[in-house]
Formats: sequence, C-alpha cells, structure tokens
Amino acid sequence: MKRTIMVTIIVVLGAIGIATSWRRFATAAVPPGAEQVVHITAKRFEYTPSEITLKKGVPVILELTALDRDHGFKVPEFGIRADLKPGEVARVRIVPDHTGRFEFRCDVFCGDGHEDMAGEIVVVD
Ligand SMILES: [Cu+2]
Repeated sequence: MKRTIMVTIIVVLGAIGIATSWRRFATAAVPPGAEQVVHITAKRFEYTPSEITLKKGVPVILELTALDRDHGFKVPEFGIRADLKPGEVARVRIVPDHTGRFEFRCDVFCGDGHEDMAGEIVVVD
C-alpha cells in the first residue's frame, strides 16, 4: 500500500515535470543569437510597438513581455499564440511565408479595453 502511494506520487510529479518542461520548450526553444529578435511589450491595452514590419521568408524571434498583468498574443494567420506573464519573456519564432497585414491580438481577458488590444504584423517582399 505504502509502495503504491509512493509510485503514484512519483508518476504524478514526473507528469508535472514533463508538462512544465514541455511548456518551456514550446515557448522558448529557440537557439539564441541566430536570428533577428523583435521585442514587444504588452500592457493594458496595447502592444509596443503596435506594428512590426517583417520580410517575407526571413525568420525572426519575437520576445514578448507583459508589463502589468497576464496578457496573450495570438496571430491566427501564422498559427502563433503565447501566454505573456509579468517577469517572464515569451519567445516565439515566426517565419513569414506570405506578404500582407496580419493582426495580432490579446486573447487573455485583461480588462475593459481588452477587445481593442491588438496590433499588426506587416510582411513585405
Ligand atoms: Cu487582453
């Protein structure tokens, strides 16, 4: 009985560890120094900069920081989303494969101006 409890605890802790490290991997597994980095900050209810221009086919790393509370960052056209938490840097890699203007927006409810919290990625040739 004691042994079963111990095994259960170990399995649960292991699962938590895997989930935690996978989450870190999903948002930060980018080799540093290789690609251009674009910094974006988020606060109620804006991103700075609110517009970024990227070149088609050139990969960049977006480094996102929340300044005041939890926010989200979602770019549906590129299949990208991240959770932004104060004190943490979320990294996402983007390879813009088509030109145009693509909206990014906050998808974590953050208050009265949440619906308007958005910006644009402009991809040029
Ligand atoms: Cu929001």
